[in-house]
Amino acid sequence: MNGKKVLAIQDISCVGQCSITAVLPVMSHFGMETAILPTAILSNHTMYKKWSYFDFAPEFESVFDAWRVNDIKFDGYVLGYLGSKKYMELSEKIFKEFSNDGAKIIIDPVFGDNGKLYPGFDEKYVQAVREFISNADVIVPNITEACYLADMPVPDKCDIPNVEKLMSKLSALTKGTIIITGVERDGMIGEGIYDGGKIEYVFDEKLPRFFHGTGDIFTAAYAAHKLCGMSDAESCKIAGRFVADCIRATGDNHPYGVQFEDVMKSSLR
Ligand code: PXL
Repeated sequence: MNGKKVLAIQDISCVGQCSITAVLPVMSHFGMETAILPTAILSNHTMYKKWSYFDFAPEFESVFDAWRVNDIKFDGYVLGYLGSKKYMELSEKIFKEFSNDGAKIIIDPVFGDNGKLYPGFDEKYVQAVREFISNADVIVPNITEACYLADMPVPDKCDIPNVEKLMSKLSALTKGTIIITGVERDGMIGEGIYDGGKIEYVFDEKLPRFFHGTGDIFTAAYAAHKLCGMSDAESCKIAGRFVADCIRATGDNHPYGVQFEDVMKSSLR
């Protein structure tokens, strides 16, 4: 064990492999002790026709009281779907009070994909995220999220000059590393990594299928490796390959998320 404890702050979507129900098993699989703080509990993710929603924020102060008494501290954070500005403010409180020295904050600013915002999100939310990512050591937006944050139209095809324009605009919002996912080049897909002016790309085979939750799985796998000291490029390479394996393992009758369990299950059966 690497001895590091990471806190995932995201929703619990009871059904649909995304946010905590994906991040927790994937980070555990890659050897990271993972604590969770659910922001809200939904019946299922919001790509289904209907969902229920239970806000867990009113319980947060009691959670903090217990963590204070028990002297609980974290070495890193992985944030994804938050859904309202109040969870950003509560997360900032957590970063200040419950961090071990050098704790790293990884923020996946989940609010849209394929050129559109997810249901319930608007420009006011995007503006709150623009301010919130100033806390981050790493941000992991997809192209749609990067464009909204940078206040640029989402292009049909995001070529490399556009990706680098996005990096430059986002670097005014955060001093953290910027990892833009879903970058395409020569029929491959991967990530553009901007770190203090240095730019790198990591590409892998593009599979012709789309699933919700793959961004959450990518960020979890990336974070588990990055927080153990691997480089951004190595961590992205492993995470990208893991997501591709999960997509390959997913049946055509399973449209709401990838079957990552098939990739992680033990061969000792
Ligand atoms: O995978 C991102 C995600 C997380 N949580 C909820 C979602 C989504 C994407 O739609 O609806 C509730």
